Amino acid sequence: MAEYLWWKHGVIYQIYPRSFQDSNGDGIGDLKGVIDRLDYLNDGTEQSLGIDAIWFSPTYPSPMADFGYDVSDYEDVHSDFGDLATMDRLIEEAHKRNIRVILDFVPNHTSSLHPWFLESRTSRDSPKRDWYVWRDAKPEGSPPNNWIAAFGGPAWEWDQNTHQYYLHSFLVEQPDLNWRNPEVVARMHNVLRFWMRRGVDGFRIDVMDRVVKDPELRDNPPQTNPRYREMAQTALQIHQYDVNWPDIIDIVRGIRSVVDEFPERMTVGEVFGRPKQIVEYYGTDGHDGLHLAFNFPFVRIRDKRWTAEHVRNVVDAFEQALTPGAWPNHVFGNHDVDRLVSRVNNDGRGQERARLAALLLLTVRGTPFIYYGEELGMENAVIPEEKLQDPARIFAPGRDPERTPMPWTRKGGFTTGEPWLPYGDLTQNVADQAGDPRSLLTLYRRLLWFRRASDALRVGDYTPVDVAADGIFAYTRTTGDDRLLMVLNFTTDIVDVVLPEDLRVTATVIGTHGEPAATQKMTLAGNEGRVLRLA
Ligand code: TEU
Ligand code: CA
Repeated sequence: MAEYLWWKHGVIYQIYPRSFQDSNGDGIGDLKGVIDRLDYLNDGTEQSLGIDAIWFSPTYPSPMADFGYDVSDYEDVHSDFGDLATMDRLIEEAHKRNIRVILDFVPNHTSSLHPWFLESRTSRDSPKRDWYVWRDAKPEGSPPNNWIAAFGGPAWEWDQNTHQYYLHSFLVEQPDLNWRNPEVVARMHNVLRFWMRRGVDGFRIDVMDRVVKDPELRDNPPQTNPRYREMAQTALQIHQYDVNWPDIIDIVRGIRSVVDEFPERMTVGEVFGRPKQIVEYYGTDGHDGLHLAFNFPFVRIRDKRWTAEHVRNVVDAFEQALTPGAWPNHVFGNHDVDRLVSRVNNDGRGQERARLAALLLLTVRGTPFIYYGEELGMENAVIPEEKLQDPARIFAPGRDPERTPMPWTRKGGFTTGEPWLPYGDLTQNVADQAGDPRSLLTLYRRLLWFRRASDALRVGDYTPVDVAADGIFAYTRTTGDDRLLMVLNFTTDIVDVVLPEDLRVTATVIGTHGEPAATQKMTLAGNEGRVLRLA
């Protein structure tokens, strides 16, 4: 086996801690609950899912204005989730199972109730004043510039007490930290060290692409492209001065050097932009920047773009943009976007497409990310208006539909109490799927365990293959004698594929629709994908 590096060759599973498993009946998922479910994720046998690492959305003390993305203490655990001792135990129990632990690091903003901000807002002379971004009003009293917050409204909030505005790229309750102040940098670096000393293996970095902005705070130009007119308010301007500002890379380098003080730790950053912009965050050949920067096009993919051509373009564009030492990654869902099945379901065949997506995600080159429940084909839940809780309602109905409790059984099994959000469809549950050889969960397990043992899939080269059939995406993954071919039909039609002579298939390894004998000419059903062995 080629040398194994967990964050490159393993599979990362995202847990939204409120929704995975409740252990005390209060209806909110917690760390003890996760510990009880670790064997589901990986018990060392093919009965379990077989993931290699968990990324937890924030577990820190927080007023929960943005469900944990408003942190009031970076070095503790929210009482809803447990305490530091439970976190230590979770890390230990995960490590026993060879599961790495990735925490969510939220550097762009704190909670407005964080002691640093409470101090900062006491007076203009506060020693912590410059830890946040405070500015005078314009002469006529309006905010310092035209920036708008990601969740709507101006990005500036007036402080009655000290007569200045503070910057908040998200909610009013999420004031932006000032990473141009070296004290902030040093303090936040120590947060990383705090967790790495406790055994944490890596960090998903929230809003990496906004951590510093234009020092002159210039107005963003208006968005004139009509394509964006219907979108959320934040799309009404081009984020020229507040997103992907060039000297963010210096902040990234600083974070990398801290993470490199500890062996085998990693970072994955949340960044939005074109592949060329994303790849900047990897630093020079992936050595002094982020280990991974999210390759996001698939989290936005919807029916219209569910084509072999678009999917291949996404994979190839990222591959081509990457510098030699930088490593790709793929992700179909997270806590901010509609569930995959619900995005590609206009003809009711979203569940079939989820099978094809699983095959793609786990065979294409790069680190796969799985959002909890994706392995079950979880769909967006329909939540009654009065039960909606996400503050980001400018994206109606907000992000609750993709954050509902993990369906463990037909009755739920997430809590003995009232779940904080209602369950979605309980027919797609772990207990039933675990025993069903044709379930999506079974397909995920098979692909994951096959991947684990396959050098071709973990480290092999990726080469797209042109086949003379419309709607087919085909590619090889090869290293030495370990040679695989993937053939995926993105249409709902039956498609005949004749493989090129130089690609001799010897066996069907795993298929979304079963494993028929391998032949040079094959007939794929709609939404069918196969992993084939090559001579
Ligand atoms: O999201 C950042 C981000 O860009 C969001 O505005 C995203 O576009 C939005 O959720 C709509 O899909 C991160 C976190 O992932 C998100 O959960 C937080 O609310 C946000 O940062 C603020 O911390
Ligand atoms: Ca609980």
